[in-house]
Amino acid sequence: DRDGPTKGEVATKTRAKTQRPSLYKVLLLNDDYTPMDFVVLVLERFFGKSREDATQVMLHVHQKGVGICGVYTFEVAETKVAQVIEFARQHQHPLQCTMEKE
Ligand code: TYC
Repeated sequence: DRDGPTKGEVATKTRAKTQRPSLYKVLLLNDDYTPMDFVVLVLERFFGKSREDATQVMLHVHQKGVGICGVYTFEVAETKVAQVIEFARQHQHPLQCTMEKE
């Protein structure tokens, strides 16, 4: 509470609302060329997933065209997208990754 009662005032309570940051989904996009094993490795390495979870997400993306790797604040999401794209580029795979406000 910031505001205490002063002379001649009635007590008013003001409470600063805690500001929560916007969250962003990091999305992986399917393509015809990136090996399945490479996508699983990306999900393990950059998104902290177990082999089992990574395989599930990879298969979802393979079948549906797009899938969620994780949900993060803006700067973390931006960094993950850049890391995935750079890692794929280094290995000459066309894997694409993007982000979207939740
Ligand atoms: N479709 C790819 C294949 O058949 C596998 C793949 C899955 C690629 C997910 C990208 O985000 C992706 N080798």
